[in-house]
Amino acid sequence: MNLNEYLQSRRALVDRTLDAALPPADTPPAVIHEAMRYAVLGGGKRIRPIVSIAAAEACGASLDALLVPICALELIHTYSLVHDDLPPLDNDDLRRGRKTTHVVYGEAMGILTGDALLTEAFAWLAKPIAGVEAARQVRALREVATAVDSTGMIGGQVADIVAERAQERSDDRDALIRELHFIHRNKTGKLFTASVVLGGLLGGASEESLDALRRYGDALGLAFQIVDDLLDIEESSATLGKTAGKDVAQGKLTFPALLGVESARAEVERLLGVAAENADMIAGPVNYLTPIARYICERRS
Ligand code: GRG
Repeated sequence: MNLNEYLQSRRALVDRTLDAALPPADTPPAVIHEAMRYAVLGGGKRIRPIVSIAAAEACGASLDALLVPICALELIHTYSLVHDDLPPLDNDDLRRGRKTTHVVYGEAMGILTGDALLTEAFAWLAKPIAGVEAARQVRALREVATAVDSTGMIGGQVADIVAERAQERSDDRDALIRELHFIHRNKTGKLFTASVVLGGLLGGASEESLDALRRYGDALGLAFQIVDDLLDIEESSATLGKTAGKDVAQGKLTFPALLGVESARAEVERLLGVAAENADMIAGPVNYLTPIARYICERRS
């Protein structure tokens, strides 16, 4: 199977699982369940569950029992997008090529939809999984929780808000670069790392493989966010399915703004090398981790 076929088939598995496991739209009160389904089922690359699946498969796991907990990652990611688009945060009306959830359902429902998705995610992660020891599952659950708490994704988002227009206030370039690493690692990177480690933990990885997967996830998460920074200046809103050019407009700290476009691209290449080196340490029969990392580094949307 080539990479495109792999991505398409795993994405279809993710979409089917999300559709089947989310509460039906007519579950009372219908409006919140409609909004949850609108937010989650309206497209998106599904890259976090796909990379988690790839990690599990690279460890030799079969997927059936793992799909629901792995798809919890997409619920968490979608919650972050729904909340980030709200007026007090990014105030955006375009996401995944269509109207944002709060524009369609109102701000109150936007807040509650994010809350409901986050809560649902932990219910999915906590359901008993055939063939996975409870202790390993609890470890996996904690891995995901700490990636998105106030020392992870929320902390990164807070630091990002605090750092707005920092470049206009400071000419200490090294301090700004350190701050940017902190923001990217927490806001985006830790959920990537947790996705890869979740796949490894549920897929039965050894401690040595988990270490390699963690290093792969760290490199991939940072590369993903640098590419996202580059796309924000290089691509149109139509191609991205979300508003382009916002980083400059909001005075955000980004790699291209601090290092320049060429150095940012070179850093992505270096991180791809680190990811590939660690992906090669996982010896399972089906290992798409390196091609996925290359796809993430070369994507145009
Ligand atoms: C909880 C409000 C709140 C925020 C947490 C993750 C995050 C911080 C905010 C979301 C907005 C954002 C720009 C995040 C950076 C990570 C990123 C580039 C998300 C977009 O991910 P893709 O490209 O999106 O995987 P799709 O639509 O393909 O799923």
